[in-house]
Amino acid sequence: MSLLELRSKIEDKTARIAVVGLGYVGLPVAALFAKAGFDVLGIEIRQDRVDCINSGLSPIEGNEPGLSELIRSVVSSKAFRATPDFTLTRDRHIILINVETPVTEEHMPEYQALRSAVKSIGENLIKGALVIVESTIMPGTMEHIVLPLLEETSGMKCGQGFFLGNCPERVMPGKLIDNLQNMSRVVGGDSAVAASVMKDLYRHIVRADLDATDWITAELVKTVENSYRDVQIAFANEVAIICEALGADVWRVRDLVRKSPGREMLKPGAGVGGHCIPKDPWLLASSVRESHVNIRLIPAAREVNLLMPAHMLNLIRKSLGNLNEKKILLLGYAYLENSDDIRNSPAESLRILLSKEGAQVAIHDPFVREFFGDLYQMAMDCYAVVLVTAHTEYNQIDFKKLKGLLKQPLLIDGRHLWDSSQIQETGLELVTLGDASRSEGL
Ligand code: SAJ
Repeated sequence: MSLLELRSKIEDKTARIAVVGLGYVGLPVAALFAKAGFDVLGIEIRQDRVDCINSGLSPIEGNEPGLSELIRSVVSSKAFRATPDFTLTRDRHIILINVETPVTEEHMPEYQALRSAVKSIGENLIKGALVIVESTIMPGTMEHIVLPLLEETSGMKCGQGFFLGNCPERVMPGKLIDNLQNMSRVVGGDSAVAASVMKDLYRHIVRADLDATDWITAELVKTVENSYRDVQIAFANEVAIICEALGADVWRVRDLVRKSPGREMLKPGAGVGGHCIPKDPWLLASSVRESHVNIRLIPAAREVNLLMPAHMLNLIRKSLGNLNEKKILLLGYAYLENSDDIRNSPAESLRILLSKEGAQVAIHDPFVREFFGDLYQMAMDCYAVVLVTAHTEYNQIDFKKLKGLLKQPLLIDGRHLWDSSQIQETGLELVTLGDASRSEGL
């Protein structure tokens, strides 16, 4: 089948689609293409997830508006089903790859899942099929890893026997369906025609811009946009540390800096968690490791952000001295406010550091089941309450009541959530990351 024949199958929705990897990206993508009228087969190695999906339920944790209803409807209409059996992809015209692409301790990409998926796809690939990698990958992966492996296992040549593209996802936990439909996407094809056919495909689920380009540009856009954010956050964190050393308030400095055009300074904080930002800079950095290009800023920004939980420990130690046997309450375990996503949680890093100092650590989080509980009970006999994640609920704390429960009236604010004037009235001592000023809002 030629690309033009594939284009017409996309147009009349007779193209049969497979989505490999039904995680927080693959599952909504599969469901949206099924809702758009395509026959979609989900390939998932975890049988428990397959069974959950085929019963019309979503295995994705957390609040994902619209996802559960969407899965129920496309499964009941038989437009979408899941299976662990790769041989069932032998009648698929389009195959999307959404498997995990973590990095190792040495900050190199760990491609076991990607290689296994590409190999299984190659072994069952039909002539004229279009394979699209949606996972975030190190720039150069399409050319040097995916292409040769797919040609070897399929016995066909790219651009003749099959077509190959890269279309990175841009989704945030908690807004999966909305992001997939309303955020622009970069569409990298093995040829301009392939990129154009990919645009025709994604037009069925994406309302925003679809920007056609080549593989390396698509790989770079995704890793660069997240590295950009990591560097921006690291800059804010480093300015916070400077302000503390100079007795200034970084939040006042930031407000005034942002008045200068084009200075959208981000927020300092207790750490940088999540699935994307801590990982993607390493995927970008590792892309030039072999070419002896000496990059310094992107790894340095990662180091700055990784050290923020240790900086929080210093703030606690500065106020309490020896932490041995002292009970400390951490507020917020999720990596992001009003989310239950705990991946790369800064609070976990801080918990480990506090435990090494002999402190007894209690954790409260209204979104993470393991840390549900009565905040005031948890605060009993604590020497400090440390805000790590700015859940909105922490703005409703009864500070007078809290003060009466603490062994030491100390609050450490790692996200500039709390209003110092409101706190001071209660007689509690408030230490805010980045604010060492004593001037009352001059
Ligand atoms: N953080 C700061 N200071 C900031 C912003 C974030 O310390 O000014 C911390 C957060 O507390 C969190 C971590 O960084 O621990 C990541 O926060 P995030 O707002 O970047 O949220 P993510 O991880 O969900 O990032 C996603 C990314 N989206 C995709 O990968 C598709 C990122 O590209 C987006 O820029 C980001 O959402 C967004 O804009 O919200």
